[in-house]
Amino acid sequence: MTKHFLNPVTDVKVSKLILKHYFENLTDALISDVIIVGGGPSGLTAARELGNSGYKVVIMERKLSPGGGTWGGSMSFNKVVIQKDLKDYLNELELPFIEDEDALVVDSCLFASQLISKALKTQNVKLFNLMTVVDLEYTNNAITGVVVNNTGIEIAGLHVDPMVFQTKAVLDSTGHDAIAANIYSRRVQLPLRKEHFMNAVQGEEDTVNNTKMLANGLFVSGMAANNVDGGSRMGPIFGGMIKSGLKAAKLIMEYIKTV
Ligand code: 48H
Repeated sequence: MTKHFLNPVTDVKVSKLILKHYFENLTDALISDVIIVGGGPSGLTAARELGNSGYKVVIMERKLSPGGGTWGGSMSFNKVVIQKDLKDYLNELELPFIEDEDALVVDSCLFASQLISKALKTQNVKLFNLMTVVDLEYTNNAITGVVVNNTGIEIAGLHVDPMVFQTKAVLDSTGHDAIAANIYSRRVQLPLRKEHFMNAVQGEEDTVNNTKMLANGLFVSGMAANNVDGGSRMGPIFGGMIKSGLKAAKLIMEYIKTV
């Protein structure tokens, strides 16, 4: 029989290589500069920005595929809309678009995959999927880490204890769920305002305005930011998510200088 591979890899070698490199990365992620909770568009944008500026970034993503709400476009029609203001940024992402009616139209699958690829190609950013953030670590009046469990364990409802990953800043970019902000709010009895009605123009401004540091070391971006401060939802338009991720990265860099 003709052999097609000069360097065949055995079953056990495949397993060994995966275990070795995955756990090397996971162990290294125990202490980082920034943990981004949720790999949606605002989180991935912040990750790329922080990674490009030399910060050690860990993304914890609950689902199998990062990308958050970008993949499905609107009603499963795989297009998203982005404001023309972001034209240069889309070119930087090498993301093709069609200009129509003073706006940009982008294939939503390409949008998701390009955000993921551009963030992860930054060597300083490591993403772990199927990891659910279930709590926060709090030390000396600041959020200093996240408590993480495997998503499979969480879905099965098994009584298995989670692990802690420490960091200087946590970004809650978990979208409508605003997981970390809600955990913080429950623990310190700080009520959140929840998101408001649909209004694309208002919502896009709100999501950038509401991107902020909620507590020492805890930042919110994207729809999570609107859930903290009562911002409008905006439907499948994504310039606000990109600008929110860029703003979050800037605020985090300023904060890290002080700790
Ligand atoms: C780890 C988690 C956890 C957890 C959730 O929803 P996202 O896409 O987030 P944003 O804010 O960057 O983008 C919002 C946008 O997609 C959207 O929903 C818009 C524009 N809606 C408008 C409207 O009117 O509805 O991504 C959040 C990510 C997802 O990948 C989740 O799986 C993940 O966070 N996540 N990751 N631990 N506990 N909870």
